[in-house]
Amino acid sequence: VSATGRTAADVLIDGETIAAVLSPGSTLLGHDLASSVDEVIDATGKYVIPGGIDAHTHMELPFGGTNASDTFESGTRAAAWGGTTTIIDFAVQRAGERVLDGLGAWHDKAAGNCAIDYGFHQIVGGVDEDSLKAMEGLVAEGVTSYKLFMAYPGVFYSDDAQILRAMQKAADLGLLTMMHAENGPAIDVLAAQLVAQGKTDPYFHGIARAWQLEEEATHRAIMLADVTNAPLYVVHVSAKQAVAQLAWARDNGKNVFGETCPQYLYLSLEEQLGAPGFEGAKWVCSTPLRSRAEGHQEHMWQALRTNDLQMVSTDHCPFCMKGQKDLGVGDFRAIPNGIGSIEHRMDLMYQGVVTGQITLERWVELTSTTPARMFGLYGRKGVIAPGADADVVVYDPAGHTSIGLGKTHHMNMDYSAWEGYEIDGHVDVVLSRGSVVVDETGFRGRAGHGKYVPRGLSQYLL
Ligand code: DUC
Ligand code: ZN
Ligand code: ZN
Repeated sequence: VSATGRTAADVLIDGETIAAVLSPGSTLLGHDLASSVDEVIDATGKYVIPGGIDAHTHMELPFGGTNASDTFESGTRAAAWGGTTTIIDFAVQRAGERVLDGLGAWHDKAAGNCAIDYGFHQIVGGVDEDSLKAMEGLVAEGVTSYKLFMAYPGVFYSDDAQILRAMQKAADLGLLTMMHAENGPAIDVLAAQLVAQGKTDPYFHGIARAWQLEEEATHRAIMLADVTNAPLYVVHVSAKQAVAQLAWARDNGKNVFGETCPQYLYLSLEEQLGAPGFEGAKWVCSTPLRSRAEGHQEHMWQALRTNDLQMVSTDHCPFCMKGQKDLGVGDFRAIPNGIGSIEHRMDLMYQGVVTGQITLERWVELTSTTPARMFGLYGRKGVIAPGADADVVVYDPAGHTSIGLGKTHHMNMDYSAWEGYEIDGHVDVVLSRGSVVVDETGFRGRAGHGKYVPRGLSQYLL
């Protein structure tokens, strides 16, 4: 199955790459295929797809006074279990730090620890002369996209003037601007007022981060990108009104794109409100979960069908309840923001195929092919074709996957945001550059197999 169709075929892998895609019954130098190769993986009745590419992860991210709980080792192992064979993680620079120091630190964390291949985006926090200069060095490092924040004043936040200058620079350099589009200064006032009124429960995180402030910031980002001729990619879109802004922009010829995440397709603010005690903290993430009564989740699925949204990544940013999320008991502002899903993205999105929300081809496109094209990996990743890396997943539509702690959970978290989810499908075999990393015997990969993948420019630049 590819982004453009499906066909019965044999995939011939030689070393780390795909050698050929052959019609059934093909021979190799006169011999039948099975007797001419070292190893045969029988995928009869199953889907063979290019490995998932999760273009938005945060391993070991220092955030909210703690560190995201998956290391590159545990997080990439969990990714492999779930049929993801490449991640793009965010190297961090905060206001006051130097950009290329952050990138070096991320290389140090990842090198030798990953089970699957990895690349980096660069977070640019608080744009200044130094970071604008440093952006000039990113393409040569294989980092062709960077993220700005309209939220988190004092940490990552850039104001409109800073954003404008960064986008001008990005347009010159061919960098893709990724935007956290929420009006942070307004959110921080609302959050402080809620806490002052004694509204401290996790649920109020989502009340403070109102959809109006996502819609507004998304619009502002679109217009700043338009005036600077910079292509724009809005991360973790959750509000249907923000999707409407992207749709409007695209209908008006602007080169903008949007990503959503499984949590915004499945989970809701109402369920968070209904959780007992402090349990709602399990689903504190930013942008927040939205109201099901308002129809955001359904609208996200629709936008994936209509291509108003182009990709699904996880924004994998895991924290444990004990010792991490519980920092925010009594004040939701201190709950570290994030949900871990890296292991379940391919399954959760396949369930959209089962329920008739997206086609099989769109599943592959949203989770592998478009991420590869968007972030300069295509050809090597995101496709099963001669010359591509042999990152291949055998997916069994007749299989079944139960999600939750003690089930298909290999993420370093003491809870699952997806406890009890049942999937009509199963990741059977996963290959990363020709090596089987997961099969019916379990995890067969190793830390250090995964290599850094320098990325080319986005194929979506004009
Ligand atoms: N944005 C992200 O992309 N990840 C974690 C938290 C956030 O605000
Ligand atoms: Zn963000
Ligand atoms: Zn993120």
